[in-house]
Amino acid sequence: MGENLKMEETGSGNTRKRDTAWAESERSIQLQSKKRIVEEEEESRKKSSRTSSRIIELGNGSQVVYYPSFLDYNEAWKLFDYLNNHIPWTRPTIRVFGRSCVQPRDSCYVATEGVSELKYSGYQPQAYPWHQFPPLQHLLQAVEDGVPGSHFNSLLLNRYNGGNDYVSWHSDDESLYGPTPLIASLSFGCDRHFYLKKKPNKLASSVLKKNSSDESSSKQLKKTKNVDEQHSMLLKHGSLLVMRGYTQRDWNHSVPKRTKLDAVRINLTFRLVL
Ligand SMILES: O=C(O)CCC(=O)C(=O)O
Repeated sequence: MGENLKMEETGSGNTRKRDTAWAESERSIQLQSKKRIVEEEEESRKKSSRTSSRIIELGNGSQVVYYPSFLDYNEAWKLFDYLNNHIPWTRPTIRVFGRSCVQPRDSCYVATEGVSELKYSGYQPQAYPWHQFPPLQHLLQAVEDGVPGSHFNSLLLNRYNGGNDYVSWHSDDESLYGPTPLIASLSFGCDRHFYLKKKPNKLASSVLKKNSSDESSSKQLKKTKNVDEQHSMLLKHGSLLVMRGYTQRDWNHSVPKRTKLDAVRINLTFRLVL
């Protein structure tokens, strides 16, 4: 009988051990599934904030889309540090209205091997390969995934070392981008204002200029110049701005000086050279 009791005790000891092991594995499954749910919720929160956007219709087939939190805030600061320290920034001499001047910001250019060379303001930047900067390859992928139908093979980087650095009115209407380029612009660091201004309507201006001896026409011409449509937006750290349709043909853009500001802003514009 003593033997039987021993066996029962041993038996119930094993059962208890099994029960404990089962309870532990159940708890670990529950914990893992809770962790997965939290991760999925976090991922979906990131995704929905990445995709939440504001569309600005500029008319006549021009459109701008602004994604205020395209990148996670902290990830974007890590990327800022990487870009600030690892990109071979230069401040080239360019030609503006026939005069040489130092570009009022640092820049760098990255492009897929074999794409046509970029030239702007009389300056042809050296094209660095993507593989030299793995974080840029990841960003390229993130932007292509986030902007439906987009594909890019080049990237112009700008660094504004304070409020005296700027980019003046221009459009990225170089023929190598085709008539309706889609340009995606990521911002890091200090917030800066971005302006869009409608290009003057050449036909209307020239017709009005021809008749400018007539007083009412000259008033009309003045009016036409004054009613330039303009939009301004604050480009925030981690945001994405997409310009598409005829925005480059019909609109100029700029990031003006901001005195009293001494923080750095980095901007990446992804483009497709055709
Ligand atoms: O810094 C920006 O947001 C604009 C940059 C820009 O206009 C350009 O690269 O053509």
